[in-house]
Amino acid sequence: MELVLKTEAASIHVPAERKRGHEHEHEMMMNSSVNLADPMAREGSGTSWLPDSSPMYGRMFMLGDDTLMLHGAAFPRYTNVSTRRGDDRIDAPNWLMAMYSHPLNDNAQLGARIMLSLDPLTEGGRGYPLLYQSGESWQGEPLHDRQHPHDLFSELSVSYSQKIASDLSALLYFGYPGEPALGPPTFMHRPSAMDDPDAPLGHHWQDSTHVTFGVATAALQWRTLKLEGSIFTGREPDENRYDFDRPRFDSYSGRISWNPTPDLALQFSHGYLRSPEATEPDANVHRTTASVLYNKSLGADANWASTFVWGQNNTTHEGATESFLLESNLQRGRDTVYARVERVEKSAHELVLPEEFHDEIFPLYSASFGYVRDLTHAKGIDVGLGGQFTISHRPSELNAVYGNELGYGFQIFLRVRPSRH
Ligand SMILES: [Cu+2]
Repeated sequence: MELVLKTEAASIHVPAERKRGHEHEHEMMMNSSVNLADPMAREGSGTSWLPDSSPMYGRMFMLGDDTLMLHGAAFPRYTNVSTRRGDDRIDAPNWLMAMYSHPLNDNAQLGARIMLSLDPLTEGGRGYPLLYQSGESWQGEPLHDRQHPHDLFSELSVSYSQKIASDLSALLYFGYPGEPALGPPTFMHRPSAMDDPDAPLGHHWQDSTHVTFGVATAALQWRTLKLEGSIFTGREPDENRYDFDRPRFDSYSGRISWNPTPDLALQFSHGYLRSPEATEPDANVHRTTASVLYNKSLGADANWASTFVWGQNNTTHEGATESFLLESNLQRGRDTVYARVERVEKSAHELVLPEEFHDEIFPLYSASFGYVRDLTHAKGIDVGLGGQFTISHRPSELNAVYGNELGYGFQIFLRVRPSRH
């Protein structure tokens, strides 16, 4: 308690009406590691924003005036995906993140983040089976129907934030690797997606730039409105998941974020990605995304989080393809139910189809439903036992490649993460 009080004394002032009525008053004083003007709960991946009312699953440590927050999740599981292009396996997608902040004075702060993933070990180079998933490569071939592993070093970043006036602040962020100001908070950091072990099928239309080897972002923020610009490396991570790829700073993006109420986080962003795919170096992408994150606290140990994302890729040779995602997560005590529904347009090239499919674009649908029951809950680590069922739909033309079997997937998993702070 002493440590908490000490932080309160050193921290920025919080308007009295914002403090009132909160059970955990000290939480309101804790600020984001990327911008000292933001509450910690707003901190998403990279410099993105979650709703201010979002639950925080993590362990916090106070070291003098410094704050260290640890987040993460692991999903040891059995997963099974249907069709000729499906597979089954035992694996464990996982990530771990440390966020550190050090106040320089009342108006300036340094932040640092490390995000690690042991995916290269648990998922192998080809990643895990996920019907109609695409993006990145393995052994020089583009991946299809697999989710690529994340890099061991998924983020190493530093940031500097400064309060300029009472409602105005600015920040600089540098990551190697890091996340540019493009897209919504990445799926694993969204409360609406935190119990779902799978990546969205629209990952490479929406939030896949979260692991980018070389990012510099500048942001200016007025009240709950933020304007950001990034220059970064367009090329996606290479298939060596343990190394540091060459920084290029050949791509750029801009994003406007707005949290109009404590329960809402909106963003609109556009980026130009130069040569993202090593297997198709002459193709560039213009990516546009918009998202709405809605979070509603339903009491001390209950929460409802939802996200809508639209993402468009406009790719050289291919033109524009669209992706839509809607996901929702309802937690009450030890029980969580969640769902994710997607529609994504993918080209024959993206799905690695044979020549005869030419440049066709295929609309793909997927709906996942899951339930998690916490075996341990609110005691430091939440270990939940979960099950998920996915049903998906493809145009019948694709049966030539996938066979006639219905597209579905199921998995049984443990979800291991720190308890709610
Ligand atoms: Cu990713």
